[in-house]
Amino acid sequence: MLRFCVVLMALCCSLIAKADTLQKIDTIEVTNKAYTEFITAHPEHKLPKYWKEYRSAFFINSVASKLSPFNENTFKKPDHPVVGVNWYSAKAYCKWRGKKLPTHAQWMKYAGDSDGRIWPWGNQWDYKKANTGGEKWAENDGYTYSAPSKSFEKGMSPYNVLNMAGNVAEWVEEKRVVGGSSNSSPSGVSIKAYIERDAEYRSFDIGFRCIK
Ligand SMILES: [Ca+2]
Repeated sequence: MLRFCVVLMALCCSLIAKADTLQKIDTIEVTNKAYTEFITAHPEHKLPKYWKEYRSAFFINSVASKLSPFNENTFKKPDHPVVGVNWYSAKAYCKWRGKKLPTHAQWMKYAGDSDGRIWPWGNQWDYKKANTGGEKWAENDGYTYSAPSKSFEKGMSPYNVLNMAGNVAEWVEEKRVVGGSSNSSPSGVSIKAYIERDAEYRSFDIGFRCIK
């Protein structure tokens, strides 16, 4: 009987370990280059908003547009995260890749929430570890809007996942965005920070990543 239990426990442990290794979130936010492949295969999904429709009155009159170029090319760089996509397109993209949008809980796990830390790298704030702050802090992190998806490696999470604090906020399954963006304050890019959004909402600072 004892031997049976030991074998059963070993089997359970191996199954749990296997499930954990199978489930893996993308290391980087989905790039424009990757998203272009999806749009080519599925043109029924709209182009990301800021590839064309970037001249909203709100931004033309904003301090940001006066201080820094806010134009199509700002958001179309192949290695930068795709922005201006709604929840439906983000979800469809992940499905097309054989993946899913992460749940909020999954996203927080990979950001390093299990030990209660504030940011993916720990509890000490550092402008060099995340793309945050919009105009106000561009002088500190080097970017006014998005940075390449593969950047800020000093700020990676315990699971070696990049830009879970800032750069672009990310859609999760629950129709909210997490992690804050280049436009957020340090508290706005903490692991626990999130904003509820309508599924149709699109913004220059919202992107996503998938989980397999
Ligand atoms: Ca992010």
